[in-house]
Amino acid sequence: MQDHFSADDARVQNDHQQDLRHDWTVEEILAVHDRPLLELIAEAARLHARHHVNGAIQKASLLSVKTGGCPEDCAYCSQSAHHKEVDLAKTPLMPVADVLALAARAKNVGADRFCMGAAWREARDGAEFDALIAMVRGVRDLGMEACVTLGMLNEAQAQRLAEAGLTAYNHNLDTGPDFYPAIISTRSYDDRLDTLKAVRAAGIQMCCGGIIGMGESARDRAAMLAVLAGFDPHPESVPINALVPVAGTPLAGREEVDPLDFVRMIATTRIVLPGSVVRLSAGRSGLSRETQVLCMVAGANSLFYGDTLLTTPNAPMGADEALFAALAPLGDREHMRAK
Ligand code: SAM
Ligand code: DTB
Ligand code: SF4
Repeated sequence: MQDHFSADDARVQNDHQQDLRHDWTVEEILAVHDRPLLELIAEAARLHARHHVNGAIQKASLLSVKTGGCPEDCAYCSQSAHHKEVDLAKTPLMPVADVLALAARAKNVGADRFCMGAAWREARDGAEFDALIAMVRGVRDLGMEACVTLGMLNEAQAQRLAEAGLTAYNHNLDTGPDFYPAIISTRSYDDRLDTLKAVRAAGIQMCCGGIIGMGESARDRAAMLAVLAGFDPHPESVPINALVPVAGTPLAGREEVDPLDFVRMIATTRIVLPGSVVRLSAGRSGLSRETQVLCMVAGANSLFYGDTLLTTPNAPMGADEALFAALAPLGDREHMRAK
């Protein structure tokens, strides 16, 4: 999606390259974020059209291949062993064949990317990591992009995942560096950055974004985007999640994100990271069809497709079919009506 520029037009390519800045300050990003909403969306849409095929929305399917019992204490997460009140069935690592059967099913219903999550603090060498490698190979053999999120990773593990054909590794910064300790105490921002470095060193694409709605300020949101912009190249994929408040977690009582704040964050992300795929991630089930279309106008060009995210419900597939039908050329629908 990022390399659709005309190969012949070096001047245009150069213009586009100039949109990709690595020196954004938090203040500058905050000023963009706080612009009048319609101006903000118009600028995001302009950059989106310069860097992406308009209307192309990637569908990614998610599967939790090992659920719950994670030793980390991420305040938002249903899978942390620290949040004992959460009602969640823990499950060990799924068999490779079961995962690949679900990947094939996801492909059949239109997903182009298959993302697998394991609730580990870090990947550990051994039979379970070998199984993950087999899952990655299997998903690639189905002709889909493969993404995994396994917690911390060292360079040798990243290299093995790369050799298995892994497309991208998801490892979110979640929020800005100042707010981070209010959300997670069992690992540091620098731990996150070290894993991201290992991912990059192995030549794997970086899928890295965060969550809004955890009590952070607009400045914290801008600070996270400033860190993401500092990566050279920018992360290829940037998931923007709205908190799904899970009963039993410390963030259970938080108010839902205002849908227009979600749009604002998507638009700001598009402007700061014009060439990246911006993924409309958790929190989509609370958005109307119209808000989701607005997010796409503001630069979102990927979403999670399927009835569940990792442990929480996603926008139902039936509703997504209606969304994609509404996005299709009107002629197609007229034709359907005439049948
Ligand atoms: N264990 C992996 C790791 O260390 O990166 C992460 C798996 S986690 C479930 C993937 C991402 O989903 C998190 O980094 C967070 O940004 C997002 N996420 C998790 N729970 C969420 C929730 N309740 N609401 C919104 N986003 C959430
Ligand atoms: C990401 O940023 N969001 C996805 C994916 N990466 C792995 C996960 C969302 C999880 C939402 C909460 C749950 O279902 O447990
Ligand atoms: Fe564990 Fe990842 Fe959940 Fe944090 S977000 S508790 S690391 S599964």
